[in-house]
Amino acid sequence: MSVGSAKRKKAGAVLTGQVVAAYGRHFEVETAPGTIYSCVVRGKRKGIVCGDHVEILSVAGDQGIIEATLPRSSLFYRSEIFREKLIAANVTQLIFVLAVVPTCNPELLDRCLIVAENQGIKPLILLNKVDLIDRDAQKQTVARNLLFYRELGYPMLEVSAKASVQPLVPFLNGQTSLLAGQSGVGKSTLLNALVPLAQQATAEISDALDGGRHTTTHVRLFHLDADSSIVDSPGFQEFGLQQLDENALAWGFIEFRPFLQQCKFRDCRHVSEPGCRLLQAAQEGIFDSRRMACYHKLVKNLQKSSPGWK
Ligand SMILES: Nc1nc2c(ncn2[C@@H]2O[C@H](COP(=O)(O)OP(=O)(O)OP(=O)(O)O)[C@@H](O)[C@H]2O)c(=O)[nH]1
Ligand SMILES: [Mg+2]
Ligand SMILES: [Zn+2]
Repeated sequence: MSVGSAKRKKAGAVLTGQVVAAYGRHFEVETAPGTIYSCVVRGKRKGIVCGDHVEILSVAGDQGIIEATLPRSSLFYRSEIFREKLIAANVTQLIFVLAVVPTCNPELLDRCLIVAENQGIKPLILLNKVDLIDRDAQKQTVARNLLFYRELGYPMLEVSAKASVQPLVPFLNGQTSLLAGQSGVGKSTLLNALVPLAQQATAEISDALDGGRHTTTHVRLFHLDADSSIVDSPGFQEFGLQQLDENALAWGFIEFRPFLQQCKFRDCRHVSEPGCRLLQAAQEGIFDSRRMACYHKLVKNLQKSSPGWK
């Protein structure tokens, strides 16, 4: 998206708009369809992210200063022990993209689902590059891995961004969708197919990862129509959840929810407490053992990062 040349207010005007691209401390803010202001932030304010609704002060031409951030309906972000990485605000749908190549790390999917569940963001799991599934055995393996999530109730879709993205289109209506997932799964290829003018860079996986870099380096929002937008984001190989406590982590596993209020102790962490209904259900084989192990690993990680941990 280039900086638009549509009608601008004179310098000194206060305008509201949406951040459509975030580059560190520089932002593109859209104040009306096609009118983009190139903005910096007043003072040391931190934490402005693509998708945020903001108030800006126009200074000259297409330049502006972000003065305030308006309340958000959601925030999708990850955080490692020493680093918080905000990804996008006000998204209503997470499209977790995975592919046959590179192979999916299901724990990354679990982690993204936990954040989405805690932020009221609707998840959609999208298997891309189905044109590469040529052998029956391979297809069965991929299908088996994903069937589990379908049975949990998550909507799921298979596409080939190179052939057609039509199956995805009805899911985008009225939503602000975030494309997220590992590097090289085809997020920008999907975006380019949906928004041909976007021309987001894409690259062979080996090219992108050999240099240790992702092809997409910044988060950017594109409009599909007046009510629907889609956000492209850089791929990730890890996804920290240090922002969440035990309750939020457990809430993020939707299959745990019917059991969460039934433990003996109200502050049960579902790790080794007596009378834990979740552990009992796990022993009865009600939960997938990999997901339960994932929850325990995440709780343990929290303990490691908290100051009192020894
Ligand atoms: N065969 C096949 N290749 C695809 C498909 N979609 C994307 N690719 C290829 O996969 C590679 C990676 O695609 P990108 O769109 O750059 O991946 P990305 O998820 O945006 O990667 P990052 O920006 O690094 O996060 C490119 O070589 C694409 O041409 C598909 O449906 N089928
Ligand atoms: Mg990309
Ligand atoms: Zn419990």
